[in-house]
Amino acid sequence: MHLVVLAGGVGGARFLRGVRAHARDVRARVTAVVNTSDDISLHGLRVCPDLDSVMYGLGGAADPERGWGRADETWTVKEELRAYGAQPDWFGLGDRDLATHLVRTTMLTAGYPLSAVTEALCHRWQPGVRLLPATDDRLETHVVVSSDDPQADGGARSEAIHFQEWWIRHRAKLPADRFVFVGAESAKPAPGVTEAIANADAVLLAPSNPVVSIAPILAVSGIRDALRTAGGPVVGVSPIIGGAPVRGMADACLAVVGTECSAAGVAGLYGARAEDGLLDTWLVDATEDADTRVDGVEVRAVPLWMSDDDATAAIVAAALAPT
Ligand code: FO1
Repeated sequence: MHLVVLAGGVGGARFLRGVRAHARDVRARVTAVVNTSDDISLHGLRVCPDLDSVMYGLGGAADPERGWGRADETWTVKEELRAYGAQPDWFGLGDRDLATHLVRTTMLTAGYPLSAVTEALCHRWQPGVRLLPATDDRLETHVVVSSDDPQADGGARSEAIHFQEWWIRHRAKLPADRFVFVGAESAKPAPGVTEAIANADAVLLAPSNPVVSIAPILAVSGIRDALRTAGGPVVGVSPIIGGAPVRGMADACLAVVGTECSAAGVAGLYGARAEDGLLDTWLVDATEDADTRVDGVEVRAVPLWMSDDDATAAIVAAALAPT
C-alpha cells in the first residue's frame, strides 16, 4: 500500500508522525509532498522551513514547543549577526539549524536540485517516509500589503513582502490584500510527485494551513490535475476545529482570501472531486455540527486533536476506512 500526503510544516510534521505510525501497522509506504513556498534566502543561505519542520519532526530532532527548528538549540550566530546589524534580524536562525542551511545551500550552489538535497539531508534524519519537495523550482509566497503613504496616489502604497516577514516579523497582523505564489506558473512538480499521486492507494491533505501551505502545492502546474485523476481517494483533514485553527494563524490567511474560518469553508476551498475540485472525503472534528455537509463530499466526524501519535494514527485510520 502507498499513501501520499500533501503537507506544510509544523502541522504537517505532527500529522505525518501519525501517518507513519498507521503505515507501520498496515505495512504501507508513505510519500510526503511538502510545501516549498515558505522557502526564503537570507544571510546567503536557502532556508526551507516546511521541509525542515517535517524532516526534524519525523527525525526526532524538532523542538517540541516551537514545532520548528531544532531541540536544544542555541542562538549565538543570530546574536552575532544582530551585533553586526545584519538584516533580517527577525528570523530565528538557530546554530544547529544553521548547519542544515549550510549543507543545503552548498549542494544547491553545486547544482543539485532541492529533491536531491532533501534526500541527502534525510540520510541523517531517517524520517521513515519519503520527503519530496512539491517542486525543485523557485516558488515563494509573497504577501501584498498596503500601507498609508501620503505621497502615493490614493494615499496608500502597495508592496509585496516575503511570507516569512509577514508571518514572523508582523505575526500576520499587517493587513494583507492577497498572497502571490511567485514562480507557480513555471514551477514543475519535483521528480516523483505526480507519479506518487497517480499510483497512491490514497492521498491525504494534511491539516496544514490551506491557504499558504496546501494551496501553493496545488498551484504547481500538474499537481492539481494529478489529484483529480488519482486512482485512490483524496481525503482531506480539516485544520479548523470549532471555527478556530488547530494551531498557527490560518484564520488570518483565510480572511485574506475571503474564506470562512470553518471546516466547511476550507472544504469549499478544496472543492469536491465530483465537481471539479479535489475532495472525495473530508474529516471534521467530532464536535462539529452533525449537519456539516459539503456537496459531493463524504463528511466524516472524528476527534481531530493530534494530541499524540496514536491519536493522529486514529485520525489516519478513520480517513482511510473504506466508504
Ligand atoms: N517561526 C517563527 O514564528 N519565528 C521564527 O523566528 C521562525 C524561524 C524559523 C527558522 C527555521 C524554520 O525552519 C522555521 C522557522 N519558523 C519561525 C517557522 C516558520 O516560519 C513556519 O513554520 C512556516 O514557515 C509557516 O508555516
